[in-house]
Amino acid sequence: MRSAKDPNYQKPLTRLIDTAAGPLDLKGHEAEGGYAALRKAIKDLKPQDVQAKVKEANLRGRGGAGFPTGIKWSLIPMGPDAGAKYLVCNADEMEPGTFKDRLLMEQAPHQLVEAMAVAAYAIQAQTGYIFLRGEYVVAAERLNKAIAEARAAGLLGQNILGGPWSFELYVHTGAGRYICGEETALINSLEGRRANPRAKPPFPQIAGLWGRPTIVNNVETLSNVPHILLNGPTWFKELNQGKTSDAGTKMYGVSGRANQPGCWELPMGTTARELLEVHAGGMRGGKKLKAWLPGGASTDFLLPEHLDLPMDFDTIARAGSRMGTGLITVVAEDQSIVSAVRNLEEFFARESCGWCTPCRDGLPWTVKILRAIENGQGKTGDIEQLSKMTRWLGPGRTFCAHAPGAMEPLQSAIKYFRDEFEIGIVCDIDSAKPDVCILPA
Ligand code: L3W
Repeated sequence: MRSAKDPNYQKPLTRLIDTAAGPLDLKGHEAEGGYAALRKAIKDLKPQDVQAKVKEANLRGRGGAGFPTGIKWSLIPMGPDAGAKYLVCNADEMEPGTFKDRLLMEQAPHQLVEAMAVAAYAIQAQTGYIFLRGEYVVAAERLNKAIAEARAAGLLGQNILGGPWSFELYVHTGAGRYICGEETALINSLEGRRANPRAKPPFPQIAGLWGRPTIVNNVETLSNVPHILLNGPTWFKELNQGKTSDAGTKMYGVSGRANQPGCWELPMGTTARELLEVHAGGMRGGKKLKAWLPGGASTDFLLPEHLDLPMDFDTIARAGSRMGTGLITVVAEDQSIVSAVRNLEEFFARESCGWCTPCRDGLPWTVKILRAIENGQGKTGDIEQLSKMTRWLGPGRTFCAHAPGAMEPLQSAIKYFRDEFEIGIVCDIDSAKPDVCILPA
């Protein structure tokens, strides 16, 4: 992680340092100003004031979609008759190439615990769950320890800091399914049901966990909240150093064939070129970059010509992709794009919950065609069939974003690298274009 002592970087949100973890225990966290935001919220601010600050800060969801957090919170019913409400942290990080939330939880567990307490106070939730990816055993251990310490110190539990508000927080570990990161599948899983997504609306803010109003926020999103409260919305907005209109910092990262893959907290709007060439030390072996995914497997490929765009939600959307989680994956000039996409689609096919037909049946079919093309056994019409898949499995055809997300790398790979697909098509003498087919031996 980027050093907190780096003179070029002001007020890091995460207190993360290069090799060692930040303060893991309550004493160390408090020595760095920890739980001051919770004290401030409870002692000086009404819940709606906390909501207003987060809204004014223009914090957008860091899980992949960028939905404005303040607006999401403002949709939850408030008032004395609102009844049971829940806050859920989506910590089921399983997006390929994405590992920012793991670092935040392992290296600053109290930061998330405090953030959940502050957010729960803002929406007046009485119970919170951190839905944690099962494989994140170190994070589970550290979060459970932090929760126990906070509870013993009166920062969680009944009558927090001697006031009327009570909040219980639990870690719930998942059983290792990607679909549990979809918020309504996550809610079903928390309830002990099969992790199928639910139709939206109603959104969880109105009918979520056990049918009650529920806010689901990502780890990184929540981790910003105490800092916004302590330093103010203007401070948060200016953390972007004027690089973009999106506020704050972002946990960016690089994986794939780079010299030093990693994750760094940087101003929102940092370019992918800076991520790759400065922080990740460039492409491994001096190879040229062929393509890159901006933020996880479920985003469209971009090209080297897009490297100088600021990495923010709206700019990357205008370029034809999505920033997603902001951890980019790079593909080198000598790597096959067909193989890369086949690999991604195998992941998506395996992780489909099977709830809707286009996703359950369409993804394995997509993999089958891609495998054939990869092995030079594709048939005439296969590329057109794949293009049809990107529509049949696209937005509006399924319960959730899983299949549409899976189609993003595929549709952009065909758009930018159609020739790589064409050389995998076996020549069909009657209908193939002679210039693109390879005659069988
Ligand atoms: C009220 C409306 N609320 C949207 C809320 C909604 C949710 C949030 C975002 O998927 C993407 C996905 C992955 N009234 C609302 C509303 N909301 N409209 O806003 O909603 P949505 O539907 O835009 O996205 P989503 O279903 O939450 C998130 C992509 O992120 N992704 C994956 C990331 C994976 C991880 C991980 O492993 N941890 O982060 C990367 O790009 O494919 O498209 O809360 O309720 N009208």
